[in-house]
Amino acid sequence: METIKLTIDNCQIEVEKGTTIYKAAKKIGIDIPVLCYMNLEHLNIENKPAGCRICVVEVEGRKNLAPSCSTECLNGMVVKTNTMRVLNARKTVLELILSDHPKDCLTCPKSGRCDLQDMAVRLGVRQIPGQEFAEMSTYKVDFSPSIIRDMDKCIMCRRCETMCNDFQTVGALGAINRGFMSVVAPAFEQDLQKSPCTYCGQCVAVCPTGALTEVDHTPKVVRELANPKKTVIVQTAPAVRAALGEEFGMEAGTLVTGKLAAALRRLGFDYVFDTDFAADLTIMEEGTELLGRISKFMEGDKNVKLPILTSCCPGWVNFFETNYPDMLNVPSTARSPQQMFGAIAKTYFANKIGVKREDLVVVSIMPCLAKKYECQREEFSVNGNPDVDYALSTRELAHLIKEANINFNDLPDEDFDHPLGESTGAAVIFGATGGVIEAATRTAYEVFTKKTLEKVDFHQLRGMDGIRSATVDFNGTPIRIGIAHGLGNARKLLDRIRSGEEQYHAIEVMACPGGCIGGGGQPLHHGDASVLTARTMAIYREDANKPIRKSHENPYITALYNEFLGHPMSEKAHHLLHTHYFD
Ligand code: HC0
Ligand code: SF4
Repeated sequence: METIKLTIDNCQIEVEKGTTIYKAAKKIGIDIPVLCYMNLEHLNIENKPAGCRICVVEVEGRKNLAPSCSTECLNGMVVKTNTMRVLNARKTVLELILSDHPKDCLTCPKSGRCDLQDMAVRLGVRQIPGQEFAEMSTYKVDFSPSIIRDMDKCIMCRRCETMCNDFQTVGALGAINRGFMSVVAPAFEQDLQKSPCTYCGQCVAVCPTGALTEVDHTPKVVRELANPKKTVIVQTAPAVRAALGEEFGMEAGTLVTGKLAAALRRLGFDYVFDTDFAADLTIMEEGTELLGRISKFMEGDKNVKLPILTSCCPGWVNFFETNYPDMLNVPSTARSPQQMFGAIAKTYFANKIGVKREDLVVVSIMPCLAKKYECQREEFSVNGNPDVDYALSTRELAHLIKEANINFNDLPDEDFDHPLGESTGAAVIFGATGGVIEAATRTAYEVFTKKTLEKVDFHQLRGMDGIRSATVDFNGTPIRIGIAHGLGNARKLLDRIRSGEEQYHAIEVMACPGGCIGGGGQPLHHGDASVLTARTMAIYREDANKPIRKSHENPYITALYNEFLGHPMSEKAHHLLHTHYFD
């Protein structure tokens, strides 16, 4: 390894050749401010357009200041990161950025969590000269079902573009126009809804300002809760319990399942349920579909579509509908747990409590922004009444709890209500990459082999590698399983299958890094991979502590089939719990 010796702020340091000044400084504890720069090491993603110039430093012997994020260290270099010239340059750059930025900080949805605001505080900006010369952009706000684009607030950091193009390979966003009017937008300045956007929300998760934010459904939910004519029920996704605590100052990986149920009850929901119940139901349907396809395949049926692809992640569903229209009959037809929950709530449960469909409101708490879009898909409604009325993100729920003066940290642990709140350990692991297929394996193994699975932990299916493969022995029959998280990884895996290079029986895909625990609606983690790991471990902890860990052993699921659905893949189950895809 070739190394370089240099001096930064009078400290001598030796680094590997190719290291940037920014990274070298970080090694010795010098935190040079950055705005457009973003390094997501765990995803192998680095955004360094060197566009904002906030990270400039002085290099002895050079006339111009150098952007530290993209300037490589050289032997003998002498770098100063905090001279008067550097401090003034940073401040001037920030003042210029602010000169054509809207001044509605108080009401901006990103207020309090905005990197631009934080930088103004850090650099001590107290006035914004040059506003009279700056041309304010006048882009209309673009509302999609999940994401709002307010391009007047775009500072051209290009982080969203990097996530969408390099990591997700969706390519919905690119830089357009010049000067004051330059922003990142879909091709031809189309609305997001007309672009190939999947609503995965990864662009929102990295946007440093209020340019990209989620559609806020909290006011609508508050109105429903205040309406005495409505019965309002709530379901909460597996990944929410492993991250919500972060919004209340708790360490990453703190499980808040009990406090979450208590908070939802105090917010006024009439029944507090769990999406995990529907995740168990998904396993019954998807697992049966998988085994059906495998049996036909083994009988020599050439028309059977394998591998089966999981279909519970709406960002992924949007992605394959747009990018793989020739493979629309390959994914499982099972609806996502969010949608299965809604369909069961507005039929089986509504009947049980004697409430009309129109008077029952189903709210879901999701780590995901694509879930907002999913619940608005036309096929998931009956005569215009959606199965799930509103999907709030984990961040929106945190706001709602704070707004309602609920002291979350001091809440007691409470249980979910019955019957749609009871779930198994298999359901909660849906929240982490590999979890859906592990849950399906636990059930499919027992049904296929007619043997009891003694060890339910399939460690070979876990981990953080973007693409993983494993073969699980179904009592002599090898079942090959593939897993991808992140749509770029899904594309690689799917292309291998399409070309015949790889063969699998089943594939799980989740659009977000780490699965739902890294969803676009989760508390912002600023690319800290240890946060994702801690959330994942929390999910597996909850699974390990559950008395029942296989979906088919959930007694409330058995009751649902006995009382209402008949059996998995029955006509009624097909009607309520399955779907079809559109190109
Ligand atoms: Fe997920 Fe789900 S696991 S997509 O990541 O399958 O959002 O947490 O709720 O629906 O259960 C998200 C998380 C869910 C669904 C479940 C699935
Ligand atoms: Fe791209 Fe996902 Fe953002 Fe859509 S939501 S623009 S797919 S990163």
